[in-house]
Amino acid sequence: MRKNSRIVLALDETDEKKALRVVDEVGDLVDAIKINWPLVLSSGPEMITELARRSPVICDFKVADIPNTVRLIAEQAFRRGASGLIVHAFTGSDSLKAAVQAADGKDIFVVTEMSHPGGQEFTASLAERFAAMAVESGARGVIAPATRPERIARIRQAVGDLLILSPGVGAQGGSASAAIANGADHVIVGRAIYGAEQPREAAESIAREIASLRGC
Ligand code: NUP
Repeated sequence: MRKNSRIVLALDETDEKKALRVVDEVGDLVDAIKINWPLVLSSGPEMITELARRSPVICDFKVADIPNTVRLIAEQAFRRGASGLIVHAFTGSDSLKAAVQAADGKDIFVVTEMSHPGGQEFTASLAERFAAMAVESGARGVIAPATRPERIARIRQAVGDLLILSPGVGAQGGSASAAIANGADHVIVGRAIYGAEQPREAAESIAREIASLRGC
């Protein structure tokens, strides 16, 4: 996955034409595109392959199942062209290891603490354990909340040099520069880009905000 603008576009636009228009507008400004169930269910899994022609694609399927089913889902996502897959850790280390094995060198990202308010009810108290499980299983990185940048800093301590991708910028109230300054490698941004009147301007503005931090 590239590391230029440090933005991952969360493409949750369910109108396929609009989604592809957004990709045309901002594709060169983002390091990867994250696809989640809304667009897969509206456009079909072929969309993973379509997007993969233009950018690295991360499937945000938050897989949470027994090892065999995790393996089957991961194999299908990667067969369609994904270069990364997001999974949950609460299912246990055997399920996590099954994901890493099925990825066969591609990227598994493990959810730690979720970015929405409800993320504090259960995931927050286990986030460091989930982060340690990500390291032990051989995952490529973790997901940590831009809405609570101080938690990114804590999770950074637990994961060493694994990648940290942080959702929650913009629509959920988090700031891109605070997330990066606290240790995120990339921010995940959805509505603040694809829902903007001018998606390219919105992406450029976030990229500038992040670039202004560099060298600090
Ligand atoms: O903790 C998480 N929070 C979160 O928002 C883990 C995620 N994977 N996401 C996803 O990031 C969420 O499902 C959505 O696809 C994206 C954030 O979108 P937005 O709030 O920027 O529109």
